[in-house]
Amino acid sequence: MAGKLRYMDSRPDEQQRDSDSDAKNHLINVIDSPGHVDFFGEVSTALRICDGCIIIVDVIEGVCAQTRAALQQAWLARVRPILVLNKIDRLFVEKKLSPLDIHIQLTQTLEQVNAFIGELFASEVLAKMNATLDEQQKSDEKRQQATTEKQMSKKQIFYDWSSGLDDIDDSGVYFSPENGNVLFASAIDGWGFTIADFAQILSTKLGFSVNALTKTLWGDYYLNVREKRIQKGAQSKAKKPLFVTFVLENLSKIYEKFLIKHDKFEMIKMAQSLDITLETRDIDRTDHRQTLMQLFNQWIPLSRSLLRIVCDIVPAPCDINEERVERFITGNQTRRFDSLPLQTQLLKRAFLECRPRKSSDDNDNHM
Ligand SMILES: Nc1nc2c(ncn2[C@@H]2O[C@H](COP(=O)(O)OP(=O)(O)OP(=O)(O)O)[C@@H](O)[C@H]2O)c(=O)[nH]1
Ligand SMILES: [Mg+2]
Repeated sequence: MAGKLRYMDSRPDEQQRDSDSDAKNHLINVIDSPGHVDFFGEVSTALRICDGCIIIVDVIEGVCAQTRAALQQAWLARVRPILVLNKIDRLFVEKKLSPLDIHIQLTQTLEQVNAFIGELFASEVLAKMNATLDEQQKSDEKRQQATTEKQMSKKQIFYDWSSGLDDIDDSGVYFSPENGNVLFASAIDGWGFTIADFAQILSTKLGFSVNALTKTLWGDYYLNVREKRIQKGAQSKAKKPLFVTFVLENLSKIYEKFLIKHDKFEMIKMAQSLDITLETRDIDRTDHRQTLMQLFNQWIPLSRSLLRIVCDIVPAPCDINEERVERFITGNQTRRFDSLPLQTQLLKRAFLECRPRKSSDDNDNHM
């Protein structure tokens, strides 16, 4: 609610908008965790009982110590993360950046987050390889002592490590707007969207498929107006990327017309171009930000996109993967799962089946 005690979907027409007849039902429990590093115990406790997490980054502050700590905790707990790039309004209103500069800022924030994920991934892979190599080396040494062969050189081990890293597909571990695990937002103004949300909005307007737009709306693509085609290489050809032309320029215009100029005629025209009808009482508000929020709430409401991304990305509890269950039982990596007593190992199946613990299990439980 970003500090406001106001229920946004209070009007019948707004409530109607979201009552999709073929919508599936979802039950979602949300735990809010404190951001301050002093309370990190609470974050790791929360992560152990969650199937996904929403990591919110302030696009002005960028990646801070708390962000890194939260990302690391989520990584270790093997919880499926969603990244929210929040406070984008500040780039328009306070920083007064151009859409092109905002695009750069968002790209850089995303890169900062992914660079840290890359570090987590690499250090884990190296630690695993190190452990395997240690075991290999030990058995090699035994053999070598027997056969008096030369010892494996350090150089060779190093080469093996890095070549191993290259071989591993790490593409699934990063945040990427085109793959749907990133949400762009301004919580204070009540708007938010994923690339797929915007592709949906633009598809009929531009005459491209939702699929094609989802793949190209974030990347280095531009619209070749003459040929009516989406083409790669916006940067090298000094063209505006699609995200700038069709997303950020629209948002920029809205902020300008609603907050800076506040011209009624312009506001109505803008709303109409987005297929939104603003009521007179909304347009006449003295608090311009409230009018702006009414527009956003009908156009790209944060609640809708946030719930959708959670449903898309976060697995259902019964879809928990084996590795995560093993981590629950071993307490991360302090013990090997297969070194645990058999009865304890059998708990894994109960976890995978989401089977509640029965009182008759008591006799079997050797944890
Ligand atoms: N401009 C702007 N301010 C925001 C936005 N979202 C939150 N804020 C402000 O940022 C401040 C912190 O918001 P909180 O919701 O308390 O953030 P938090 O991450 O829960 O903070 P902790 O619980 O202390 O970790 C408040 O003053 C909010 O009004 C946004 O999208 N834009
Ligand atoms: Mg909070």
